This record gives sequence, structure tokens and C-alpha cells, in this order.
Amino acid sequence: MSQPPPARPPAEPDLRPPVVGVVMGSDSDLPVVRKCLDMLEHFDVPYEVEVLSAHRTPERAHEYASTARMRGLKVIVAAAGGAAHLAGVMASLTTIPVVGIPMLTSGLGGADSLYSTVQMPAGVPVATVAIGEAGATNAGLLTAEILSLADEELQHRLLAHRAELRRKVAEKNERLKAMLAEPR
Ligand code: C2R
Repeated sequence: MSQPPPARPPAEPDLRPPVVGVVMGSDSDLPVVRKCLDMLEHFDVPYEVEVLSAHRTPERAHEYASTARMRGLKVIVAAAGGAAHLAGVMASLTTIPVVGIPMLTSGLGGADSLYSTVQMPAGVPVATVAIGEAGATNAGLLTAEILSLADEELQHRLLAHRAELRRKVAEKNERLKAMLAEPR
């Protein structure tokens, strides 16, 4: 029996060199980190993804961060949960910007991840976003904003995204008013 054609043709492989390195402490972080990848894809930013751990694979983490600039990366996004040292270790070994995403944790609601990512000592910054999915989305956006400083097309895409946000809020506002105007 012949196979039915695929519903969608497979996506073309992206052959451009990655400019963003997205690293996560474990593959268990991926469902949240996906929000960041979605944003990078939305803005057509080429990225690479790695599972890396400052604790579990310290040598690989060291090598990754210390060669990042040389390999053409412009930003590293590091997501980790719990004793989240990954972003800080990345930042300690490179001078390209590092964006940290604190993962939500079951024990401490992500406060552990947040504090260990955001509370860097003076001298080694990590641009820390909010805990969880909102943070992951913003990590993608912040990364695109950093890259847009040297990329006018990307800046236009970011402006279009803001316009879309405004349009959606206006729509919600109209819907809310119409709903409240209905007799109860
Ligand atoms: P597992 O699900 O693999 O047990 O990982 C990961 O980011 C994950 O959220 C549990 C959590 O451990 C975190 N992890 C770190 C680091 N490596 C892994 N915080 C690190 O190096 O900071």
C-alpha cells in the first residue's frame, strides 16, 4: 500500500551559522526553553541547542563558554533549575552577553533558580529574566533585541511584534467593554 503524502513538507535545514547558543541544564528543561526557541524562530535568528551542566559536565560547560565568541556566537541563553549555576559559569568564561532563565522548581517554586541566577557578584553579569515560560519568551525577545543593535531588519521585525502586542491588547479592551456593556 502506498504511503499518504506528508501533511507538510519537512522544514528546510537552516544552514546559517548559529549566532545564539541556547544551553539548558537538563532535557527536562526543554518544554519551558521551547518558548525561547519559538521566539528565536519567529525572529528568524539562527541558534544551536545543547544540554550542558556546570555541575554534571563541568569540562564541557567550560569548553562551550570559553570558545563561544570564537565560534561566532553573539549571545548565550542559559536555562537551569535549582542550584542554577549554569548561566553564571557561562558568563564567567565569556564576554558575550549571557541571558539566564530560572526554571520553575517543585520544592521552592523557582526561587532557588532565580536567586542563584540573578544574584551574580559584581563583575560577571547575567541578564536574568522571570521564572518559567514568561522568562523563556522574554529571553528570546531580549536576545533578538541585543542582536537588532547590528541588524536593521531584525529591528523592524521587533517593531512589528510590538505593534501586534498593541493590537491584541486593543482587541481585548474592546471585547471586555462589549462584555461589560451587556445586561446582566
Ligand atoms: P534533571 O531533570 O536532569 O534531574 O535536572 C537542570 O537545569 C534541571 O532544571 C533537574 C534540574 O537540574 C538543573 N541543573 C542545573 C545545572 N545542571 C543541571 N541547575 C547547573 O549546572 O546549574
